[in-house]
Amino acid sequence: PAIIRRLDYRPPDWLVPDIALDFDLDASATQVHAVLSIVRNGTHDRPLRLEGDGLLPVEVKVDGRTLGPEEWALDGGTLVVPLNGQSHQVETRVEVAPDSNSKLMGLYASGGLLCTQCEAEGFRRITFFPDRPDVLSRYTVRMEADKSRYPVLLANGDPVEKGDLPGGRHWARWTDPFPKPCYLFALVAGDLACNADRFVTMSGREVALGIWVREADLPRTAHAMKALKDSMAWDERVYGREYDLDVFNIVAVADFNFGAMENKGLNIFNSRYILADPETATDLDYDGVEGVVAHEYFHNWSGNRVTCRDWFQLSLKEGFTVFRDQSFSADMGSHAVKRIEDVRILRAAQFQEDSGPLAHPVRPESYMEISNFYTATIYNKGAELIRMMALMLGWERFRASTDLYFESHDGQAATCEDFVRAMEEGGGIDLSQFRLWYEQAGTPHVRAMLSHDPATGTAELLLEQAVPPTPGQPDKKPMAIPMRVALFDPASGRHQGDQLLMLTQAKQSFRFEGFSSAPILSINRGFSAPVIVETNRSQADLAFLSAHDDDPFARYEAMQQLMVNVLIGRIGGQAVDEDAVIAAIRDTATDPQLDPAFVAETIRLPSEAYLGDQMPVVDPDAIHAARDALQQRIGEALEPLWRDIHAGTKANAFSLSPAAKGARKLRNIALHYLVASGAQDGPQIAFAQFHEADNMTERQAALATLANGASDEREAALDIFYNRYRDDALTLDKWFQTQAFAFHPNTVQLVADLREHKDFTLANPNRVRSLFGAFAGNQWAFHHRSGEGYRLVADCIIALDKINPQTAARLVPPLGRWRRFDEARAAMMRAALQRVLAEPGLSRDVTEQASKSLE
Ligand code: B3K
Ligand code: ZN
Repeated sequence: PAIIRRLDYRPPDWLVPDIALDFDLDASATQVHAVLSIVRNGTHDRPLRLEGDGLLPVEVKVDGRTLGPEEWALDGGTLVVPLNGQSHQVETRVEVAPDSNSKLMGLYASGGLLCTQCEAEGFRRITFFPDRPDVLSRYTVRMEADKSRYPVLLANGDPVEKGDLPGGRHWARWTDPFPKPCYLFALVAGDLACNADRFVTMSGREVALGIWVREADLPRTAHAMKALKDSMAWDERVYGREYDLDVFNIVAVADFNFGAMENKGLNIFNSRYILADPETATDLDYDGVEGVVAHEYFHNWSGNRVTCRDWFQLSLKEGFTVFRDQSFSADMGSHAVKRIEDVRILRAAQFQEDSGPLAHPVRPESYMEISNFYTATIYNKGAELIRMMALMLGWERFRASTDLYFESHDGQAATCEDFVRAMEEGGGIDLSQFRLWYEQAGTPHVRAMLSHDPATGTAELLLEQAVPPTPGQPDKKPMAIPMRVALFDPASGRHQGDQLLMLTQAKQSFRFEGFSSAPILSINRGFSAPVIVETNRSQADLAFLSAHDDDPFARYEAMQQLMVNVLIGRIGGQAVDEDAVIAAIRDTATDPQLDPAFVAETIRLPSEAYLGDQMPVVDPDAIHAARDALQQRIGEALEPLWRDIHAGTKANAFSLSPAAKGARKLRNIALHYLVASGAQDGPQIAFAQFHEADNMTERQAALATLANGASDEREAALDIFYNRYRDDALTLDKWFQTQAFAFHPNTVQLVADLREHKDFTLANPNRVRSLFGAFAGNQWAFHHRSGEGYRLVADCIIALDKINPQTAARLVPPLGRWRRFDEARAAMMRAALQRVLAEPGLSRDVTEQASKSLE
C-alpha cells in the first residue's frame, strides 16, 4: 500500500464551497445524489478528482449535462473528470448498501437504524468527493425514507423543512450554515425516542438539545444530558466559547468503532458513552459518559470551527480536545484523582506505544492508513503537550493565546504549527525548542540526582535527559522539559515553594541555598512533563513523601515508587522491606484528612503491565507471583483495617456525589485486599457485596474479585450476572470483560471458550473489545508461556479483518511488543504476526500495523 507523507502536502486543486445531498434511504439500497459546486483553486490544468471507495457512478453530470462513459474515468476508486472552466456544477448518483457495511465506515445499519461515520475517510464510501479535511463546504441534506421504519431523520446543522410523501414515505431537509470538511458530515434515520432539553447560551440564544436513543433506553440518558449542559456552560466560562447552532443532537448506536464522533450539530455515540443508570453502569462508566460527551461537545470549537489542514495535524484537534475534556472532568470532580487516572492511562497506553515498533511523533511524518493513527500518542501525549504549554504560559496567557488561536483560524483548516504560533504570540514566549515535542517520538528519560553540601547549606539538583531512539529517528535532540520541583525539609515536613525548572540541555544542574540538612526531592509534581523520571531517592525518602507531599500527584507517585521498588526487588530475588509499604498503606488508609477516592488510588498496587515496563525483559509469571504475594501480605497484615473500611463504607442509598463515589472506590479496594488475604470468609463477603449491591460499581468489583479465584462463589456470581443481564448488551460486555481480565490460571482457556459463546460476535466492536481487548491487556494471561494467548488474538485479528479491519488493527499492537519479552515468547509473538501477514487479502489497516510491528 502507498505511503502518505506529511511533507507532500499540497493545497486542493478544486474547492467545493457548496454541496447538496439527496438520500433515498433504504437498508439494502440507498440512492445518493450529490450536487457539488466546484471552483478551481489556483492556476493549474489538473482534472477534478473525487475520491470514492467501493462506489460506482450510476450517472455523472457537469453543468446539467450527463457525461458519456468516455468523459470520466475511475482511477482506483477515484472518479476523474477533466474540466475546462473555473467553476462548475458536478452531479453524481451512486447506490450504497448500508446493511452489508460491516466496516462501520460510511453509511451503515445498526440495530434497525441507519447512521454514518465519516472520520477519517468514510465519506468516500457514501459519495464521490475530495475527501480531505481542508476542503470546507456548506451542506444541504435532503433525506427521504419509509416513515414507519425511519420516523426520525437527522442531519448536521438546523432542520429547515419536512413533509409526507405517498406510499408511507416522508422527507426532511437540513442545512448547516458552517462550512465543514466532509469527515464531519452525518445523518441518522430510525425509530428513536428523544430526551429533549434546552440550553440558553451566554448571549441568550436558546439551543434545543436532543439525545436520541431506543425508547427503552430513555431512562438511561439523564447523566449524558447533564454532562452536555455542564460542558456547554464550562466552555463558555473557561474558554469563552459559545455554541453556534439552534439545535444540538446526540444519537446513541450499538455498533461503533470507537467512542463517539463530533459531527457538526449531530454527535453520534457508541451507546456505552451515553447510557448509564446505577443498575448497569459503574462510576467509571458514568465518568466515561461525562468525559466523552464533553470531549465531543468541545470539538465544536477545537475541531469543527477550527479544523485540521491534513491528517498529520490530527493532534491539533485531538490533543487539545483531550486536554479540554480532562480539565472539565477535573473541575467536575477531583483534580488530584483525575490527574492520577490520566497519568495511569498515559503510562499504560502511550508510554508502551512510544517504546515499541509503532512509536510515532505527535505530528507523524507518514502513514499507510490514517485510521491507525487515532492513537494514545496523538490523543493523550498530544494533550500533555498542550498541558505543558499551559503550565509554561500560566492560565491567563494560555487563555489569551487560545482566544487568539480561535479568532485567527475560525473557519479554517489549521496546523499544529498554527497552534504553537498562537501560543508564542499570545503568551510572549519562544517555543522553538518546545516544538521538538511534536517532532520527536519516544518518552524522554530524566535522571535526577540531588546532592547536598552541609558545609555551604547548598543542595544541587543534577538533571540529565535522554530520548530513546524510535523507528526512523535514531538520534534525538534534547527537549525543553518543564519540571515542577520542591525540596522538603525532613524536619519540618515542609518546603519553601514549588518551582518550575526548565530542563533544556542534555545535562543541567540547579542550585538551592539554605539547607542545613539534606532536603528530600519532590519532582515532576503534578506530572508536569510526560517523561520517565529516575531518582536517587531512598525508600525512606519515598515513605516520607508518601506521607507529607502536598502535591497529590507526587504523593501518589512516591507511594507507587515505593511499591515498585519492593516488587522489582522481590522479582530480582533481593531482600526487600515490605513492611515499609505496609506501613505507608496503613498510614494513608487511616489518614482522616485524605479524600477516600485519593486514598483508593494511592494504596492500589501498580499494575502488572506497569511493573513489566520497569524491567529490561518482562517476566509475566514472576511479576504476577510477586504482586500476588505482596497483595496477600498487605491483605493479611492489615486485615482488620480492610474489614473496618469495607463495613464502614457501606452506603444506605445510592448517590453519585463525589463522597459516595470515593467511598465505593475505597470499599472495593478494601474488599480486594480482604479477599487477597486468603481470609476464610473472603469469598462469602465478596459474594454478599455482589448480591446486595444497589449499584454496578460494587457489583462488578465484587464479581472481578471473585473471578480471580476458584471459589464456588465465583461460578455462582458469574451465572447470576449472566442471567440477569443477558439481554442488555452493554452490561453483558462486562461479563465477557471481567472474565478476560481476571487473574485466573485458566484465563486463556476461558477466553477460547467465550469466543464460542452464543453471545459472542465479531460484528459488534464493543463485544470484541470486551473479550479480546481486555484479554490482550491481561499481561499474565495473554503472555501465557504456551503461546496460546498469542494464537487466540491472531486468530481473532484474521477473522475480524474480513469484517471490520479498523477494529482488527487495534488488536495488533499487543503482539508487536515482542522485543520486551524473552526469546521464547518473542518468537511466538513474531510467528503470530507473520501468520497474520500471510493472510491473503489482508486490509491496509492490519498490514500496516503487523508489518511495522515486525520491523
Ligand atoms: N474524532 C473521533 C475519532 C474518529 C476516529 C476515526 N478512526 C472521535 C473523537 O476523537 O472525538
Ligand atoms: Zn476527539
